[in-house]
Amino acid sequence: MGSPHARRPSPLVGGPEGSDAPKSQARGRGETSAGAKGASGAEPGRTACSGFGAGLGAGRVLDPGHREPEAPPWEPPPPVPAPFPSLLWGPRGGGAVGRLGPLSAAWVLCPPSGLCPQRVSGVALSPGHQCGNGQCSHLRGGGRLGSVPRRVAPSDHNRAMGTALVYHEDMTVARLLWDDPECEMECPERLTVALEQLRRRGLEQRCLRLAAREASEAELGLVHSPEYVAMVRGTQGLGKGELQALSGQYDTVYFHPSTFHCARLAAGATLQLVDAVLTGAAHNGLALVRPPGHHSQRTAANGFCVFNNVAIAAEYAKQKHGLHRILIVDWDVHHGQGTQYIFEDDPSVLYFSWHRYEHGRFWPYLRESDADEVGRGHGRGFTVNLPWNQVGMGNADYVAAFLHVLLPLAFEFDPELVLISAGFDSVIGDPEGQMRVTPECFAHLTQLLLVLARGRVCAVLEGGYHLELLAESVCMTVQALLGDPAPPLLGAMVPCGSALESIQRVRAAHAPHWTSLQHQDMAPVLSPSIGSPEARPPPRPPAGAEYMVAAATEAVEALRALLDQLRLRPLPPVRTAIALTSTDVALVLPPGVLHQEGSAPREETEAWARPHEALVRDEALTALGKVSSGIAATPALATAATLDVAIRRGLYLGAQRLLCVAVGQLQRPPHLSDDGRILWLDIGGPEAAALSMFHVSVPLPGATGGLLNCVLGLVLPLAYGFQPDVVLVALGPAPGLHDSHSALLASMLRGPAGGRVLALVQESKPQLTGALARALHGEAPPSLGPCSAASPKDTQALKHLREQLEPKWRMLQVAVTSPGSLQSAEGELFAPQN
Ligand code: X5A
Ligand code: ZN
Repeated sequence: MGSPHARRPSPLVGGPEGSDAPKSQARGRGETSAGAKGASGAEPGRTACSGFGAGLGAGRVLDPGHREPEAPPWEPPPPVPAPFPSLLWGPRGGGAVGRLGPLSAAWVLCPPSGLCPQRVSGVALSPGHQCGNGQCSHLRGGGRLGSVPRRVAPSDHNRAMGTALVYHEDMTVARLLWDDPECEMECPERLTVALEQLRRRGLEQRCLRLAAREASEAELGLVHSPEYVAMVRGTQGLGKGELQALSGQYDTVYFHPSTFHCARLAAGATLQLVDAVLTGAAHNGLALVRPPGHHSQRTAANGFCVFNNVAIAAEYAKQKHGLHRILIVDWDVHHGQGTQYIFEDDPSVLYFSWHRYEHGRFWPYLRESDADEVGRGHGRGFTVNLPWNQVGMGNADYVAAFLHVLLPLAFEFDPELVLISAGFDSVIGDPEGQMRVTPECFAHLTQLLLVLARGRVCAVLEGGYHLELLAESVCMTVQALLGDPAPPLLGAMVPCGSALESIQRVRAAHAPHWTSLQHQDMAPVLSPSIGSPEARPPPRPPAGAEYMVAAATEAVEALRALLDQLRLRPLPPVRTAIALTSTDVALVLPPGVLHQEGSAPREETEAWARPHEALVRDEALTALGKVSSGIAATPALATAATLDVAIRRGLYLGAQRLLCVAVGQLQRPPHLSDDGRILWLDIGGPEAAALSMFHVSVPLPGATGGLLNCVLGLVLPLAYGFQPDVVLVALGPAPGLHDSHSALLASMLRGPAGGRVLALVQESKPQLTGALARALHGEAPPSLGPCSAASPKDTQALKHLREQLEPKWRMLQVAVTSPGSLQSAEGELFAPQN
């Protein structure tokens, strides 16, 4: 079988132009931190429009051969000030959303300074006011909804924008010049279609747009050999025949005369994104690039990839920005073996990849893509492979993989930066992946990553070959990066047996390396991945492939109506609202938070329930606007009563499923029914107990490690499995629980209920209230820092609960069901997932 790390030899050492020092070092390392401020060269007419497809050829039929040679090069307009990021909901105009209904008190939007002293209330409210940037038009005619005072300092408008989008039109120039069915899917339209959809959704306009620069050859040299770089440089002067011959020396690669330029832009765009995020010019971002990078190796192109954009960026972040811990999350459906090779002995880069594997029968057919490859030398434990041995993995499988494999390790690793190898060939309908994950899932995955590294997340496009679903998935990712709530996930949240087997195997392989996986009662038997990768079958015959594509397309069609409905559902214009009982609490709140003040406790609770009316009843009500998430701060003694009222209101208003997470010592309201409409989760109970499937109690974990186990291993699996309409988080007295813990919990609970979270908190805790407001508003929660291990007692409690609850709540499972419980649920368990 040979070494598991046998590489494809570099087919062309030296390259056509020889291997001398790079000739065109246009930019040295010192010039590389272009940063966000470099954005100039305004072209507002092209980008500043809003509204569905305005000026963008909306509805144009996509012609794969269509190109726009006369289109001006993509250049960003000057940064659009977005002082109220949560208010920019894109193309949906003002309309009725300004009407807030009969609230009992005045509502004030916090100014962008981030400071919301109560004095803001002293500023006259002007319902008809339009904010200077003209983008918060939905506040027009706002009735009692106060808008932002005009006295916002100009400097506030120039502060860092949230999400960077890096692109350059030149990256659409490279294309396949001859017939090759394996390569034709990697086409320029991948970028243009994604960008068009971002514009149509009004998402591009909300980003800080950066025109990509080329990476210097020195930067390429962070990962690639000079000989290899010279070889790629040499392709610029080749004719079609020579290009084709050269391409044939690599596995599934094509060169074009513009490939060198495009690939340098792709790498350069990634570096710019990293610069923007690490200098604070942006919080996070996406680089829309091609060619992709993650199959590319030190001396070889591979799988459409020329330079390894993400690997270069990781090395750059270490060397230029002095970072020590970088997490790479590769959610492309293929194994990024190139990235794995580059960092396999490097403990400063944690590389996680899931990939279609089919026991080694799927490209690139490598033994080292399996779960037992964990890294080498000092890098042991820092390569994490989650091979999918069946196609058809769905939302539950991906979310389970994050909760039970990636996130425990990621929190323990405590990265300073997260790079996503964001390939979308892992979405439903993609001809390569054959998976069944819906685009919404990428919003959830992105959200789950945003709690790491203080939100420093850089997504970089890799694969993705179904144009429409690629574009949709890109939109979902950007939406999540912008902090919007993620649309709820559809379908049964039950991971399939094959996924669980893979999850179990990778957890077992990594248990020796990660404390967070230890003492968690590893199921004993772990069969090796059956099927020999060495017995590499010929590629599927085209007929089979066509059949698969047809099947996937059919599945997409069936889902489409539902998906459209979900996506078109307007988001509430206000992401977060706060209700306070007294006016003398000094709060630090993020801009755009709707702030209710001066109401009596009773009125306030009522007022709270009312905005939620829209959320729990139906979409039409939601369309009226109101609020996505909120906080009610009450006197300590009133927290339980407020929770009681909120639950009653929620049910009265028609919530089908209500998740209550009660943290600290809070009484469960005595009247609660156990009919499945309410899932009551008590964190801080005297002992671990599952009184029923819908009444779960767990002691408050003592250490950060224990809390993380509890959130990732219990709370979120239950929440994602329950699929609630609304989440209520009540924070009672909880000694030892830090504000950062509560913020993390609130932040992560946004996912399962489409962002509809109501937090109840004691008004004597302004710090906590501020932390929760920022979390619910979509800001990254503060870092937990290096985490202490869970205590044996906490681990025991979780294990006990899991054993009881797993048969009912399948998102809790981290292994295929044991033979005992299998008997009761046989058939169902391994049935293909829907
Ligand atoms: C980046 C990427 C896929 C190559 C597939 C080759 N490459 N069959 O998705
Ligand atoms: Zn791929």
